[in-house]
Amino acid sequence: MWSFTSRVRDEGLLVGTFVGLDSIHAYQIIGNAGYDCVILDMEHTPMSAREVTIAVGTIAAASKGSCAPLVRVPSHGLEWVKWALDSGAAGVVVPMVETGDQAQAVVRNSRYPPDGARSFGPLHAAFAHPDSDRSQLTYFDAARKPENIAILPMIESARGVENADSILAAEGVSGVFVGPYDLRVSLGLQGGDGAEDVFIQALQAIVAAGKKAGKPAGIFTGTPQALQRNIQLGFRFFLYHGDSTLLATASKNSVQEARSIFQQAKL
Ligand code: 3PY
Ligand code: MG
Repeated sequence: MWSFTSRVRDEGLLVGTFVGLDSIHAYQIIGNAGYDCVILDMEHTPMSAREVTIAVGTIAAASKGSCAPLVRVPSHGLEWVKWALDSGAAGVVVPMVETGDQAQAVVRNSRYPPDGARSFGPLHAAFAHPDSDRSQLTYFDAARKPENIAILPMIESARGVENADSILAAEGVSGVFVGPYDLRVSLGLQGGDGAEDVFIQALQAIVAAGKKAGKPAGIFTGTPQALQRNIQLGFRFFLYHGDSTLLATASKNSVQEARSIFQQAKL
């Protein structure tokens, strides 16, 4: 299994990217790129449970197990968490968690009984990791160890920031992931980043709540400047860009490069 949580603890800063392009070829390219982790995004892309299951296996194979695939589910419900984890993913990322009780419910949905509500059925999960011994019972035993399944609530609202201490203190929560866009909307700000006091204070409060609970904080980051600042603020894992923005930027740059060479050629 991947044990994303112990990797964040032991390896320092981790880099990942969002994945939403539903293409096996894209999964192979991303899996081969050297990322520590990815978030497969079921919240804002049409990726289905089937697509996520294919992506987990493909990224696992392409990265030879070194890239931990996390799944962002669309909401807190048990069915989403089950689908996400039964793909064999390294963990779940759960949007808009605003209270300690919500965080505790997410933990329950992610764990097998007696302390959770996830039901037995790792038919695909047993085969996802390249080092797995392809046995459902071995997967089941490994998945019951909290360090092997990352449970990462997202704090991305003013209410979530207010309750950051109780969200992070919830037993079973592995860490926190910040969605800066939604957080900024909730604070009355625009865009995905900025230096406003209210925004920086919110980020500091989340990191501080994580430190108090001994749990790491991660954040989506879209520019090198924001990455440097977020490292200084104490974040430890970074979703740096996403597959569609990387493709959009690279394609635009390539067209611009060609057009400027056309101009210089002055035919
Ligand atoms: C957000 O910024 O709101 C996200 O969910 C991730 O970038
Ligand atoms: Mg969001």
